[in-house]
Amino acid sequence: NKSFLYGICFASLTWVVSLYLFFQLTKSKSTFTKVPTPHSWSVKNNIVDPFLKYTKNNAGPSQTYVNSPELVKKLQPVFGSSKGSDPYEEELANLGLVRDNNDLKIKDEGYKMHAYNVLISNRLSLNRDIPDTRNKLCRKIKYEQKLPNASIIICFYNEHFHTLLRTIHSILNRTPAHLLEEIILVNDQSDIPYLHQDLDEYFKKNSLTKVRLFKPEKREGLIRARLFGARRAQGKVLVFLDSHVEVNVGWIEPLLSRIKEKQSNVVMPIIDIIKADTFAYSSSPLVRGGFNWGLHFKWENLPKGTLKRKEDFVKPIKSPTMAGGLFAIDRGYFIDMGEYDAGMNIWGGENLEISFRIWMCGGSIEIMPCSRVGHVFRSRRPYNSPDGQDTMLFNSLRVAYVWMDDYKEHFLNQRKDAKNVDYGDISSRLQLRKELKCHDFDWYLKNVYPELPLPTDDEEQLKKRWSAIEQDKYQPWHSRRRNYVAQYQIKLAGTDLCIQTAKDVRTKGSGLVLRPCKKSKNQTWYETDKNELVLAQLLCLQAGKTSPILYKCHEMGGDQEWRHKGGQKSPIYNLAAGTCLGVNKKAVNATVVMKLCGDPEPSFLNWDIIV
Ligand code: LR7
Ligand code: MN
Repeated sequence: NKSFLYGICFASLTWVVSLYLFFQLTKSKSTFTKVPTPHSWSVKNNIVDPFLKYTKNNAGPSQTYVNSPELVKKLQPVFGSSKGSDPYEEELANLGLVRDNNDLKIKDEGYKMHAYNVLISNRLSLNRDIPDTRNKLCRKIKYEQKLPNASIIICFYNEHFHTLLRTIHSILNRTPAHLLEEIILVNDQSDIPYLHQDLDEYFKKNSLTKVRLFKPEKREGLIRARLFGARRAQGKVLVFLDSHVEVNVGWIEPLLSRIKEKQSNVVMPIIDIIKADTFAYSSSPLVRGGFNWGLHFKWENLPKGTLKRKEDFVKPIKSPTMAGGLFAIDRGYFIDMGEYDAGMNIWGGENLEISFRIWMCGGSIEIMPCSRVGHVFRSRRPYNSPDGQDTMLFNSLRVAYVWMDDYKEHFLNQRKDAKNVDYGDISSRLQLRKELKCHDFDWYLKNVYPELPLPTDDEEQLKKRWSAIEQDKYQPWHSRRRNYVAQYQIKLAGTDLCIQTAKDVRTKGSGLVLRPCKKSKNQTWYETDKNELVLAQLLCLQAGKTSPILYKCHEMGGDQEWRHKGGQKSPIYNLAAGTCLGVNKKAVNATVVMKLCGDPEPSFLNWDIIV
């Protein structure tokens, strides 16, 4: 009987399918298991963060160490919530601020190698939650189910293991599987021992089959490393990311659907901020990319009238340039447009090159406000080019000579040192420009970036250009107006000695000492809403390795971000340094230094805040 046979076949097929599904499911469950840990940690009761209470002895991870709900709330963005499946997460979050000398060593070495706080990164879940920074309207937008799929390309040179893994996990967690063709990782000849093997092992052990790890034969620099990755990609769309990012919920749909609408749309997420010192994730305002005549990329406010109605906050925003690291482009379009300039070395300039090229040759660059990706912004680049070349200058010269026509003179006038610098062979790029029948640079300036001030502008013209850009409403983070929330003197508990600058209130870099308290400018601290301590509203208190100094406020928190309890006998703790303000003796002219917070006498660590 035929139908009986079919019946049996069907039944066994169902079995096979469900068995297969069961396997897949259990497999995906074990995807995020144990995280290899590069160092061991322990709770040391004698050295603790002054704002956390620890139970006696080594308590297990189930116990609560943090005693103030307010503090828990404050630290949430730093340490993430306790959700997620990293088995170490809770333990790590609870241990969050414990510091001992070994930790400090890890941190210091991490700063040297990576220019961010690896101690904190190590302790954060690879699957941590980050705040959904999108505008509310974004949640209502429905994207088509059928979107082009993406190959994500991440190049890295000496990236920190956990931070790179967090980049990958965030992508796997927040990208619908059917939209993710693959993650192509290009190890640009990192020289950290075992990094490559460790990664390879991790992906194999956890069956992260979508991750493909490559290593070119020599150090290529990020531009050629991206080309290397792009040429191995199979997805319809290429998405380039830096190796220290975390993608946010719903990040990829806005990008893919905009490219689906039109192949020549090159799109970027809003780049949220992951602080280098604390890994706190915070939202970025809506700004766009510009540049100056030194050919440095810069963020700027949106042209007036861009954000008029509610809906404008979720619509694509045109941007004259891109920052470079985070964008999506149709793969075919990328190839047709001449990929990247393979003659560029290591780092810098390629972002302006691709920006000019896209706009001048018929495409467009847009920011999709509903797509958000956090990036670790650091204050210095922790590596050089192997031969010491100033690659930013070299690459910028190539940009200028290929794309900027007579306007390159403005750049050359600014960079007098560039006059006789070699910039290699650009003939193939000039040829490309011809073949693509691109507009000239004058067209770009007039049509895409009319707000850019020219060195030849008179005052009238300058005013006009500046006023075309929204000034006060949506301030970028780097031009914030400082907001003072308190004013006080800082007195060493049990003495009449206050913290005062060792030099003049205006002298950058000067240290701090104890002097008899008196109501004077050089002892008056202004606390900002970002927990900076600004002396006489001029310079910020900044933690150093051994002692604090006064320095220009950089608005980035970290070593200029302080915590104290107010009132009497409070430690003053620095978030980035992980250490506290202290002195070695109760005496006039004693130098204020950075100390482990729990240090026993003869360290003096308690301060009265006198308002
Ligand atoms: O030799 C190298 N090989 C690499 O693979 C040097 C670097 N890299 C990798 C590196 O590991 C990282 O993933 O390239 C990426 C970018 O280097 P970063 O993170 O050290 O520099 P950055 O964040 O300052 O880089 C910005 O400018 C670069 C100019 O060439 C690139 O365009 C980066 O992609 C870009 N990053 C961003 O746009 C993220 C937002 C930052 C801003 C503004
Ligand atoms: Mn980066």
